[in-house]
Formats: sequence, C-alpha cells, structure tokens
Amino acid sequence: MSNTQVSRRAKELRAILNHHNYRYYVLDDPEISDAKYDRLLRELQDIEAAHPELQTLDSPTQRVGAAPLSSFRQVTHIVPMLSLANAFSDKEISAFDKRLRERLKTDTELDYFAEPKLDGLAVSLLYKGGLLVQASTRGDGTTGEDITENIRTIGAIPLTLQGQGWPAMLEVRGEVYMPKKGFQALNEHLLKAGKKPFINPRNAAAGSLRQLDSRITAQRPLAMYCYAVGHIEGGTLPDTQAKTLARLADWGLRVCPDARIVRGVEGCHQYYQEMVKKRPQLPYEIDGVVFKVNNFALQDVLGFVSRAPRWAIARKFPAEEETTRLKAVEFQVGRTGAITPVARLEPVFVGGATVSNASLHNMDEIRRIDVHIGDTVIIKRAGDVIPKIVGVAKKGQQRIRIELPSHCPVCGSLVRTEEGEVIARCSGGLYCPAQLKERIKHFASRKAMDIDGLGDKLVDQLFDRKLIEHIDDLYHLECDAVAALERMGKKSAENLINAIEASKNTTLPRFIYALGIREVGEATAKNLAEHFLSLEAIQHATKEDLEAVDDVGPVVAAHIVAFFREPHNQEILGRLLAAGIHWDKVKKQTDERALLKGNIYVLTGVLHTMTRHEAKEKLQALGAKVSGSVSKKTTAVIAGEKAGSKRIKAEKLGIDILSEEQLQQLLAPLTTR
Ligand code: 5U1
Repeated sequence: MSNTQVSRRAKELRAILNHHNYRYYVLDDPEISDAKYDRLLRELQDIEAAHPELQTLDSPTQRVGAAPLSSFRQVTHIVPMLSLANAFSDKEISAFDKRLRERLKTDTELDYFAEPKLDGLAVSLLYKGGLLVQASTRGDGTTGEDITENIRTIGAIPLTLQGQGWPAMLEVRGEVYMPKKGFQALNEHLLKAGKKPFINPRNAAAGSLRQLDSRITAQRPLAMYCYAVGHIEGGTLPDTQAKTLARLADWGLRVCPDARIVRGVEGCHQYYQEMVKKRPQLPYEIDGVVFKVNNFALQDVLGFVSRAPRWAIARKFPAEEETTRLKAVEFQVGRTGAITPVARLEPVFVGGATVSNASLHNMDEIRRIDVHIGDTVIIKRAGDVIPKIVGVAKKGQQRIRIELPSHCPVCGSLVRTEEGEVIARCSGGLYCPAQLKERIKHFASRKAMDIDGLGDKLVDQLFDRKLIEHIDDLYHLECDAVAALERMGKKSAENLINAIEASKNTTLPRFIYALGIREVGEATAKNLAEHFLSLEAIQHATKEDLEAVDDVGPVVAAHIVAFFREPHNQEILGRLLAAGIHWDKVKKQTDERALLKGNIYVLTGVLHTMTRHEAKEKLQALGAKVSGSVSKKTTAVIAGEKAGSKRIKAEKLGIDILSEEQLQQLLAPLTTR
C-alpha cells in the first residue's frame, strides 16, 4: 500500500470503529461481533504502530489508556459547575413549585424536565471542532482535575461528535457511573484476585476515574449520561432542556432514556413514585430524581441563588447508606446452629427507617472489611432487606477486635468452623435451645418420627410454655398439661399423647433421619442404617468407616462424627432410648434398585421368554433406564429375533449388543432373591 492508501485506510478504520463504538455503547445495538470489532481495531493499531504520524486524538486506539501521570493537572471551569438544592419530601417539592410560580408570576402549571439522579461522578467534557480535547472532574465547582486520559478510555463517550450543527466549542456535563452489572463483575474479579472490593458503584466509578494510570481505568466498566451544556461558542442550542438533550443524543452523546417532561407539581410527584418503584430494576444506581424547569427562557428569569440554580431541585431518596458507630457485636444462633454476628449500632436513620442492628454475615466478612467495635461504619439499607455493614468509614480511636466465641452463647457447646466453610456453628445440636424448636419440628415430621398432630404451632406452644425443653421431653408430656394449651382440649391432648407413644415404634433409618444431623437426609439415613445395621455401630464409626457408605463423602462423614461425639447429643440420645424408642433389627440387604443404576438399555426385536414390556419393567426394577432410541449414551442394546435398524445403529456406534440369554443373566438378581 502506498502512504496515501495507508492514510486513507486509517481514516476509514477510525470512522468505521467510531460508528460501531456508538452502536455498541450509546445505542446498545451493535451491528458487528466483538471479534470483528477487535480485528478492525488491531488493523488500525498495526497501521499506527508502523506510521505513528497517522495517530490522531480521536483514534479508537487511544481508548486503551496512556502512560501513567504523576499527578492530575488543575482545570478551571469556563462556567462554574453548580450543585443542586435538595428536597426530601413531596411537601418540599410543592414548596419549590410554588416559589417558582410566584417568582414567574404565573398560575399556569410549569413543564419540568424530570431526570434520574445518577449516583456517580459529575464530569465536564470539552469538545473543540467536534473533537474531545479535555475532560475534568467537578472538583470544588470552580476548579477540577484534568482526567482527559481516563475519560478517553470510556467507550460510551465519543472522541468525536457525530452528525452536524455542533457548536465550535461545546462543553457538556453529565455523570460518569458504573452500571450495576459491571460493578458486580468488577468486585467478583477483585475478590478472586485477593483484592479489596469497592463499597458501592459510586466509589467504584470515582476510584476508577481517579487512577493516574489510565490503562487501569480502561479495564473498568464505566459509562456516562449527559444532562447539561455548560458553555458554547460558535453555535446555538434549542430553547428547552428536552430538546437540548435530544440534540446531544444526535451528536452521539449518551442521554438517560428514563428522563422526560412532566407537567406541574403533580407530574413531579408521580415521576418520583414511578422511579422509586423502578429503581431496583434500573441498570444504574440512582439516589433520587432531578426536576428542572424545561424552558430555558424561564430558567434565565429565575436565575441562581448562591451556588445553585433556582430552576432545579433534586428530590433525594431516603439515604440508603449512612454512617454510625458500631457499639457491640452479638452472636445469634440459627436453626442449624449457624452462629451469625449481629452488629449493635448507635441508632441511625437510613433508607427511610431507624436502624440499630445490622448484619455482619460471618467472620470472614468481618476480617475482609476490617471492622472493629468502636469504628464508624457504613450501613446500607436497600428496600426492606436487612441492613448490613458494608465498610468502615473511620477507624475508632479505641478499636476492639471482634472475636468468634469459642462456645455457643445460648447453650455453651463448642463452636466449630468446618474446614473450607465460612459459617461457624454451635455443635450443641439437640441440646441447644436456640436450635431446638426447629429441630423438634423436624423430629416430629412425617418422614422422621411421624408424630401425628404435632404441628409447628403446637411445638411453639409446648416450647414457649416450657412443657418441653429437649426432644426427649416429648415422651414425658402429661395429658392434662397438653389439654390446657390453646385450641387443644382433652380429646386432642389424648390423641397427641397416643401419637407420641406410637412413634416409639419406629425404624432405624427414620430415627437417624429424625436426629437432624447436618446433611443427613432420608436417603443417607437409610444407607447408614443398612450399612452399619445398628445405632451403636454408627455412633462408633470413624470418618473412614463412614466414607465407605453410599452417598457419604468426607463432609457428611465429619458432620456425623461431630454429632455423635458431642456429649450433649449423647445425653439426649440416651434419654430418647430410655424413653422406649425402639426398632426392628435391620437386615442386611442388597438394594436391587441400585444394581443397574445409571445404565440405559434399548430393547429391540422379538423376545421369547418374556414380552418387551415385562423386560422393561424388570430392568427398571433394577434401577436401569429403558430408552426407545439408540444414542452414544446407550449402555447396551438388547436384541431379540429380527432386530433391525436399532441393532445396526448400535453396531455403528460401537455399543454393546446383548442377547436374550444375556438379558436373563442381567435380570437374575430379581429371581434369585
Ligand atoms: N440528572 C441530573 N443530575 N444532575 C446533577 N441532572 C443534573 N443537573 C445538575 C447536577 C449537578 O446540575 C444542573 C444545574 C446542570
């Protein structure tokens, strides 16, 4: 290629890439695959590497970031970047509207332009001759920092304006933010790399823009919505906010699709409610909405008061994040014995409610955010979810390290954290009152001891009235005491006592399942009973012995050992047996259903000793699957007389073909029982 041809191709590639960038980031409607985009970009990179003189400021190759800076240059804004007055209630918005109409001496309703208030970082973009030449942070409103290199890496921001009619100098303002999805992905990535995650999308956006190394910013999923024009030279703009934003969109700048004109104060109230509802589904984080008088001529009449325009107001959502002091940490015990740290806080109003307790998840989380008692912490309360501590705002002067208790705060049993787990648990099992109610419900349930009539509400009553304290107390209940409970009476009480008595005659699998050992469900309980044949054998089994049982891996085995080793559990177990719980001796048996488990057979041709239907039922009785067609998954084809296409297909796929005689051998366990 001649130099002219190379130069022409570079120009063409820049135009093509800028177009596809716009389709992808601004319209969210890509026309080509990522791979194709990457190929085009690489072609341009290669040209620019060979001909550095062809590199331009608006080249898409400039989006990958530049060499790190030692500091940010200060930028004085041509027109100060103002802040907005805040309102926190409908009443304050009504007062705002009233104020404006009084000033404007009008009774007619005003048109407002309503916009979501993005939770990001305000920035100013300066375009000269349609080319992005400078980008800066708001700073103190008068002076900000030059973040041009970082802004260039954001795909959603055009390096050159599109279309025509833009002023020779155009200064656009808006919010750079991190979309919720990108924020989540970034934090997952940081955690995997052993780094500290960001507290919220705003911090993530701000942290990413404040990077002196723009190659890091280039890796961050940032976006921008524009909401105002700060300064123009050599051109004109439409006469309203709505039309101006439409014009910015024509020039390739992103504007928020959820903004629109609303009529009068009622329109403002409605828009606010609408955004409250929409907020959880929005792909970006917002902390309120903004109302602006739509007409610029009216804005001019209204003017400014101190450093905020009179013609605009932010209606803020109740703060979802607040800071307060962590006074103490207590540990609660859940149904499965999980020990959860709960933060006791200096009461604080956050997300529309006063919060004095918050979740701290687990010890790993406590260490990760490095929170100590006495710190000023950041509380997040979104919607109705339980408030949680997301970070430390300021370390306390006298910080107390939070330690996991060694013993259960309710029953005193040992607290254990299994290897590879983050949740610590009380090992008190049946002995721990905090776990007990739920455990009693499980013990009485249909697949366990099957105590008819002992439902959840009744368990609650028995427990709350202290008629039962431990599971074995069920077997010592007195009829009169039960009859005195709410909605009971003599007859119901008698029925319950009889059902409890009847439950003493059970099976070993049911009893093991009823004990509620972690991760020992019905099937595992059955396998344990059939393998060990007695409760004593299970109680004394080692981890290795247990791992020999079907379905029992190292984790389940460890749970079983821990359960039976716990002295409190041993005590309760003894008392249950002393109360008379018994079962028939367990016979060693082969489980036919497992013999052919996982095998898939296809039956074809004529069988002489049984019908195909009978053969199918027998195979299924041994746990096999019977399919109508041959595939790579087929274990074997059972071919009777005159077997045709299925046999041929099996031969082709190299699948075993069995005769009727071999089928009979396969079914032998059913006849030799
Ligand atoms: N959506 C939106 N956010 N926001 C912030 N519009 C908007 N306008 C602002 C600010 C500071 O200021 C105007 C006065 C341009």
